[in-house]
Amino acid sequence: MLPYTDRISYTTNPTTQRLFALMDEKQTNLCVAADVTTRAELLLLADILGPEICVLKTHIDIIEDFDDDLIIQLQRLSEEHNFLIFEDRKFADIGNTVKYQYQNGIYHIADWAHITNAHTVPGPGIIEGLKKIGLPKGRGLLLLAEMSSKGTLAKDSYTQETLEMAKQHRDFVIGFITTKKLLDDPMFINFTPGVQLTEGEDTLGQQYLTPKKVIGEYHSDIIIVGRGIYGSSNPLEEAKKYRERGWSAYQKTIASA
Ligand code: 5BU
Repeated sequence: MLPYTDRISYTTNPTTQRLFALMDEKQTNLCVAADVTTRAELLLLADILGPEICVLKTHIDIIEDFDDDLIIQLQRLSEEHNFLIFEDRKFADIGNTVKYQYQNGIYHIADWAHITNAHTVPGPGIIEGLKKIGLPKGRGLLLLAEMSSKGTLAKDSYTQETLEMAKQHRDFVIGFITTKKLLDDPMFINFTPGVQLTEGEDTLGQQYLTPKKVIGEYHSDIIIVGRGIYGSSNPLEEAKKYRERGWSAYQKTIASA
């Protein structure tokens, strides 16, 4: 496994380049899933946790009091604390429709989300549609190669075909949602959700692995943590723990490579 900064030269995508650089600079491979439902809570988390994270992951459509100013404030915090914004939109329609979903509607996701993601169930047309909008803006797309939930159908040949689709769009597909590194190609970034400090499950099929396992054994790059952080009584203290565990697992892996 190469250090994050050494991987910059393998890609032409400006979002990947910025992400690898800021991860090494800030010494963090932590992405927080800020699954809160008001703008005040989201902005508070982004401000408090901003210095600890490389990426803030949003579900913008769960915000009850969304307005355009929320995006302006999020962008300001992203600049101030140097993190990227990942809207976990999980697009899943034909290319022509996802173009509108990405660019239009209330949220105008392509205007502010450095990263978004897509299912590959429709076939490669979904990547082509999103790319028409996102590539000129320097955005990056993650494909869902696997999911963290129990019984997921994203496995076996579905996962393999997803990797093949990514290879056909190296300018815009920047990596995967996956539990582990699947491709030995340093340009792709692997993001892993379903992370807590102890292994286990929630009551709705979410399955958790530890930062040590995800980074140290499965060689993923970024841990995505939601309730483990925002659900605790002291999110900042908890974020520091995840950051430390994720980063030390990365450092050990680099040292032994
Ligand atoms: P949690 O609270 O750490 O379980 O939240 C996990 C987040 O990651 C949540 O926002 C999910 O929507 C997201 N997620 C996931 O859990 N599993 C997946 O396979 C994908 C996204 Br894709």
